[in-house]
Amino acid sequence: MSALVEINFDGIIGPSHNYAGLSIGNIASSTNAGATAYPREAALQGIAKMRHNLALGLVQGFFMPLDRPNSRWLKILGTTVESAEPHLRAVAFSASSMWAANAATVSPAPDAPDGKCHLTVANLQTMPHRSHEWPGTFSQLEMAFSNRDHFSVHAPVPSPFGDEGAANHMRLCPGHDAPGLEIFVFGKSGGPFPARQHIEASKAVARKHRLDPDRVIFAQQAEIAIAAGAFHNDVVAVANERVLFTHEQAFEQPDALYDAIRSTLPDAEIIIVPADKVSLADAIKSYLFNAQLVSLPDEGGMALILPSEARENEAVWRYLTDLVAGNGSIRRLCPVDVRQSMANGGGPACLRLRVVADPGTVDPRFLATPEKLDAIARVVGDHWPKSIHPDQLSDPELIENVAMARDRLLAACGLSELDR
Ligand code: SUG
Repeated sequence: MSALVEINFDGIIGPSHNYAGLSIGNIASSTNAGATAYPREAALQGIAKMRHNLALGLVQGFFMPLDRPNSRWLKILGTTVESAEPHLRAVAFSASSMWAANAATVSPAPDAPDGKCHLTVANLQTMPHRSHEWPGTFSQLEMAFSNRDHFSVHAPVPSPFGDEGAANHMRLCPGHDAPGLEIFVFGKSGGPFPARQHIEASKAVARKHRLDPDRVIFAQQAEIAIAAGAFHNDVVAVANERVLFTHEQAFEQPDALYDAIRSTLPDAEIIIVPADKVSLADAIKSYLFNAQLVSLPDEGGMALILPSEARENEAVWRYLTDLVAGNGSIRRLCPVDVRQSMANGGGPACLRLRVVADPGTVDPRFLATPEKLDAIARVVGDHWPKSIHPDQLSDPELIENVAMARDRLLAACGLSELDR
């Protein structure tokens, strides 16, 4: 008998973390363009979040940062890190694989007819700095989930269909180990901003995972939500087990979505946050929906692992404290400090990929223990750059240090065989 549980795999924040303003439509990324970033502090914040979640009794995994700057990709473009134009160098330097929610879309084994957990690597083709992540991510997922009796890792959906992975996918189910209802959220337009998840990509993923069409919903993201800065649906909605926690303006046709959910899962708990209590602007600034909504193994009920920014917004915090005082499933609020990632538009939920699996079937090198996190934190403390300003990206010493720092981490985790 296998014990299927939710495992959160966090992207370890890489040594090249910087603010180059590469993501149009992501307000934090644009606002902080040109600021000094603190990669060491950023990675330690991410590690502290993993420690926090382990202490709650949750199963925690991690992924290595990708090799940056990506000189192989620059080579395909006929250039090198040294001679690339500054904008292209910044694109090659991005540490964006930290946002593991965009690594892949995951359909757990109970949803698939072959009884395997299916993962499709996201092509992330809309943003140039993210479009070259997938080969590194693919190799890593193939290694972590190499047990072919339990996992099937699929190559990305081809261009031109944009796929941003689990950030636009939600699963509702009576329990993680029971068949679920998978909701694929796509965008059509977003005012001045691109819709990054295309319906053709979502449909292709559902087909490749061989999901039961009666247990799949395709829902359109509200145009106003994308235009307000919700470049991924997980900025305005999050689901866990029977609970959907969503902003009232997240979806283009919310009532049709809620009805479709209730007809498959009559006891779904749909918590709709009204715009007159929390505006879209406040939701996007505070990232309250980019929380990890988790079931607490020890005490029962659910908790929201929120960015500390949510506590600082009066309207948001008032709403949340009222919510947990009620009779619903969400009983606990746990703010965590991931400010360095937040300044590039990535909250607690962006930093993790959820995989429902028996931990015994996952390559143990990717699973966290407090001791392993201590060892990772030591490598980060010793080798991650303290700060990076975008003007420094051409500095040969920085380029070398970033590569060396990652090599040290791979070695510490027994993962040096991961490709460069
Ligand atoms: O793709 N930021 C990421 C943030 C991803 C958040 N993920 C989820 N919502 N799941 C993005 O926009 C900023 C990079 C820069 O500007 O340097 C960036 O890529």
